[in-house]
Formats: sequence, C-alpha cells, structure tokens
Amino acid sequence: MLIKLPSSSSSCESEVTPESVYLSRRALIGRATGLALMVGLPGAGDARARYAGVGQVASPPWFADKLTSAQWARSSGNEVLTPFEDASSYNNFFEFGPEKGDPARQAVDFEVEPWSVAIDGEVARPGRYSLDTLCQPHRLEERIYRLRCVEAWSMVIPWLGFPLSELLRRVEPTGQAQYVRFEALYDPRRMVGQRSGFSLIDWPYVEGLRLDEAMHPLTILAVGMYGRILPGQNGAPLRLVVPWKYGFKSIKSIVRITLTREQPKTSWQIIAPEDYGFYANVNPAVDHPRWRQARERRLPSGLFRPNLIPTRLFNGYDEVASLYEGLDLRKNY
Ligand SMILES: Nc1nc2c(c(=O)[nH]1)N[C@H]1C(S)=C(S)[C@@H](COP(=O)(O)O)O[C@H]1N2
Ligand SMILES: [Mo]
Repeated sequence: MLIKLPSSSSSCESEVTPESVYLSRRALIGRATGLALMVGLPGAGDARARYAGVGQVASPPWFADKLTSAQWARSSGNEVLTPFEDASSYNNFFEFGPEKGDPARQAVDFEVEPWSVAIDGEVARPGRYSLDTLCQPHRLEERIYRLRCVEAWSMVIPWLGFPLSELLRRVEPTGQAQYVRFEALYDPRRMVGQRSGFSLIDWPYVEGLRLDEAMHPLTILAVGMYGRILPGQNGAPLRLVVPWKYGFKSIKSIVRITLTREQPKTSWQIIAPEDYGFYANVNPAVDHPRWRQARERRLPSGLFRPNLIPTRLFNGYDEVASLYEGLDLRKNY
C-alpha cells in the first residue's frame, strides 16, 4: 500500500484532505507495522540529504526490513539527480492515461497488495511468487541510472532493486531459453487507461530482452526509488530498469516473466515497427523517423531554455557494447 504522509514542510494533511479519507488513512498507517522512515537507517544519511522533497511513506514490512540491509550508493559520479518531484510527476505509464501528468494523478491510490508474479516458460522451476517471496533472497542495492526516453528527454534516478540475473538464476533457465518476456498488469478496474477505447496499446503492455541482456549486471528489477518504495506512477510494485535502452523497455508493474525460445512480440513493436525496434538501444546516430536522437532534454528543463545535452551511445553505458558485437545497430534499432 502506498500512503503519502505529510512531510514536515507541508501543511497538515488534515487541512487539505476530507476528514473521512484522512481518518481511514490514519487507520491504515496505524496497522502498517513497517514505517519506512529513512531517518536512522545505516548508510542512509547521505541518501536522505540528496533526496530533498521525498516525503515519508508507509511501506509493507518486507520492504522496510530490506531497507535496513540495503546497499546505498554513496555517489552518483558528477551527475545531478533529478528531483523526486519531477521523477514522480512527469511519467509515461499508459495504463493510467496518455498525458505526462496522468499517472501521478491516476495512480495515487493504486492498490498493489497482494501482488504476485508468475515465472514460466523455459525454466526448471516455474511458479507463482508473492512479491515478498520473490524479493526475499535478494539484497536491495541503490543504483543511480540515467533514464533516456525515446521521446528525447532524460532523468537521473536513484533506484532500489536487485539484479534480474539473480532472480533468473534462482528459477534456472533451461538450455532452450533465449529471451525473456515481461508482462504488465491488465486490470481495467484499477487502471483507468485500460478502460479507454482510444488507447493504442493492445493490453497488456509487453516487453522483452535477449537472455544475455537480461543477465547483464546493469539490468535490475526495481521495487523502490529515492530511498522509498516505488510510487504507483513509477511502476509499483515491481518494474524493470535497463539503463542503456530507451525507457519504454523498462516495463512497469510486472505480473509475469516468461523465458522463451523465440523473440517475444513487444507492445511498441506491434504498434509501430518502423519507429520502435526490439533492441531500442539508446543511439544518437539512429534517429526516430519523426525526430532526431542526437540530443536530449535533461529534466527538469525549462520550456524556453531547454537543458539540452548530447545523447551517448548505449546511454553512456559502454560496458554493454560487447553484447552487440557484429550486430548492425542501424538495422537492429
Ligand atoms: N507497463 C508500462 N511500463 C512502462 C510504460 C507504460 O506505459 N506501461 N512506459 C514506458 C516508458 S515510454 C518510459 S519512458 C518509462 C518511464 O518511466 P518513469 O515514469 O518511471 O520515468 O516507463 C516505461 N514503462
Ligand atoms: Mo519512453
């Protein structure tokens, strides 16, 4: 459950929320045993200083437990973090509507408990895992990554998650497994964008990776960001983050992971195969049919003085280059 508590700087929540709602929230908060207050967590001091504007939220006990042993990144190189405010209000999450502000508005009360993930296909140990059993063996790590959307804007986000490779090893891919297919939640009752007849997407949202890409140490499953549990609009409760690929590969709200022999058909490929390829590696030299990819707007960015920076091949993550040796990146865009 995601409940935003008033931060010390904001006005008392009871002033702005109808009393009935406020009281029922208070009751819920009282029942949640693991309040993830970042204060006092080992190693979290630096993190907290960096996370201006991140309010305190209640989190389920399994997440609060994991936070106490999380490995916090102490530096982000010389890159400035995107403020939480921007990263959690400017989103693409079509299940909650087509506009950038829709997910933050529509996913506030997105209920993600209980949540389970089915793992099937070419694995020796298929099964359905509750979110906490899925995460239980894995230590949370903070990973500060650039996120480059195919629409030519980017952010720098401190995720909390664990390598996807660790999970895949647990379920033991068979010798036939070549690809990983990811499926997001389909539930029109909870996701208003899925109720619209005008959506481009044939639900559920599907993404995929080659198995070696999925096993790469940079590829993570995230359950949190900015030292807290993932907000609904950012893909609660479980999302993929593949930092060298365009943002649409980083599928949110995952309910199914399938190891396959064949390359899966992914949502954006189905919608517009000329515009969005399976690989979707960030590449300044390969333009989108309707716009250039050589530069990006690093958010926050003013409308009149956009904060433009050059886009880098593989979003600057050169260590993945060996995955694509001998592959024509123009053809395999
Ligand atoms: N299930 C799902 N996952 C999704 C999307 C979506 O619409 N649905 N949008 C993608 C796109 S286009 C981007 S740029 C990133 C945005 O992630 P963020 O909102 O956390 O920055 O999520 C990706 N994951
Ligand atoms: Mo995107």
